Amino acid sequence: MERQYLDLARQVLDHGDARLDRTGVGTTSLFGAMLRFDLSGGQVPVLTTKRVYWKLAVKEMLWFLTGGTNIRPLLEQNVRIWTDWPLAAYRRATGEDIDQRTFEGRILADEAFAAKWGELGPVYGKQWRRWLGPDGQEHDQIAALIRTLRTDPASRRMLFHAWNVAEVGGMALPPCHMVYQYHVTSDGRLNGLLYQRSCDLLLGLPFNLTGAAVLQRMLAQQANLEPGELVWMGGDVHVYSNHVDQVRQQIAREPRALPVLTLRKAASIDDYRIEDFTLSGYDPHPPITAEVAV
Ligand code: DHF
Ligand code: TMP
Repeated sequence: MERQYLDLARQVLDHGDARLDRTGVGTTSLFGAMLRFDLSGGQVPVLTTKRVYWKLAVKEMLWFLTGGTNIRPLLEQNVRIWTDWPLAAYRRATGEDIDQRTFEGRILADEAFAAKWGELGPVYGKQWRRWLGPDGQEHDQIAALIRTLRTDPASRRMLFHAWNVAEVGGMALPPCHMVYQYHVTSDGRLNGLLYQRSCDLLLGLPFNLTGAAVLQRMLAQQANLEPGELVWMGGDVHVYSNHVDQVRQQIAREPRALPVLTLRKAASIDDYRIEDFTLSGYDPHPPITAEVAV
């Protein structure tokens, strides 16, 4: 199954359109792609052709589910993947030449500083759990989804969305993995589909696949369903110009068997903790490091 990812990477490198992007780094990009992963045997698409720090991706997903939009709880769990964006905003606003560690230390030590400078705006967590309606009422899309999975599994309306048009302007980064839709088969399997409008193939996608898969497993467990298929759809799928060597290195590697996730059942979708997730048989190739375009 991992070969699909490697094939897509090869397609982007060989046939992508080279263009400048928002970050100024430059990418080669293809538009429109699909990947399918069978989760029914317990396997999850945690790639083996480089080491993926899957616990970071799980912690990020659990943070989305709390409805949080501030990086402080992430830092408290040693998850540093979101620091660059508030850090860039802080540097722009203050002109202070502060390094990442110092900035993170201040977020951790000073609650008022964290509230002001650690905030990403109304990103994923806010929209998933507290989408604000015009009447002032908040909508918990995740709770509603689980209710429908339990009571009306034939529904074709089981989805949640993060692209809140009225609030996109206030976000540090508009949502990339923006729509998740679900489907229950007649024999009780939960299929999931993620639409990602913009995809950093080397750094973003391995995390997004891991996150989507663990979310699907939690939802299936909460709705007493078996895991089915995970379908991923990408809009602008790109490789940054400073990632090309790393991607070439990765696609030259031989994929190994995908690992199997064991998930301890929590009382509700809000009660999962990182300790509930165990990965077995994960035997990846060595890590590949790369710089993220901010
Ligand atoms: N911007 C860009 N340009 N690409 C992204 O993938 C991206 N992802 C965001 C926010 N903005 C983004 C949120 N998710 C990493 C992974 C996911 C992620 C942000 C960053 C990352 O740097 N991963 C590295 C190091 C992980 C670590 O040890 O901290 C990796 O090798 O996986
Ligand atoms: P954009 O908003 O200009 O599309 O830039 C966002 C970049 O971040 C783009 O390279 C895609 C990448 N990204 C992912 O691939 N996955 C993610 O989960 C996030 C948050 C970003």
